[in-house]
Amino acid sequence: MHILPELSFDTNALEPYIDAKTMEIHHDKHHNAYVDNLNKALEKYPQIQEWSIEDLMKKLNELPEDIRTTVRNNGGGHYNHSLFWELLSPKAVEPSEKLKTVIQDTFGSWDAFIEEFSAAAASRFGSGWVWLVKTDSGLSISSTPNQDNPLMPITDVVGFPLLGLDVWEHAYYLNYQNRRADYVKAWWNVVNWDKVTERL
Ligand code: MN3
Repeated sequence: MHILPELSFDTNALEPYIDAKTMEIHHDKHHNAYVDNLNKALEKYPQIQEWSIEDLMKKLNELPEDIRTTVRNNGGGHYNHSLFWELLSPKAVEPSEKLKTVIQDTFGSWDAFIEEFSAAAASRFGSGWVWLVKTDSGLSISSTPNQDNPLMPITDVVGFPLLGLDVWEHAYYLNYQNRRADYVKAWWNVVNWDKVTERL
């Protein structure tokens, strides 16, 4: 049985960057629905109920065909949002020297990384996510449609997500309406870089 994780901070803790109402609906309604739908899909497969959410993602192609799409969408939604909450911090967190060095080595500079990631967020058509992914060949920025993520073998850039940004309209529409770029710009203020370093 998969369980909706609690937020480690109050829903209004990220204001003014992300508003309380958005956090409340995003976590209590959207994320909760992914968890419910995932558990429902796994009802008739008791042995698969034991799998961790990470295993469900990595072994998507091994799942029974009748639940594969539901697990892709709702298991993906559960994994992605659980990670997303962890990567948010109400208090400003400075990136570690270790992280800065890896980012600079990969993207040329910290600013170039921010720019490239933000551009990927702006150009993701419709709903999806933007990722900083650790792959066998180093770090890479990628984006996925819907609730896909880098753990899934079906994605373009397969690896371990260090950082993920939700660019579904439900993540920002109440406060930012169509201004996704403003939401992305604000989100940089609440990234928990300690968590990113830890995942590295
Ligand atoms: Mn979302």
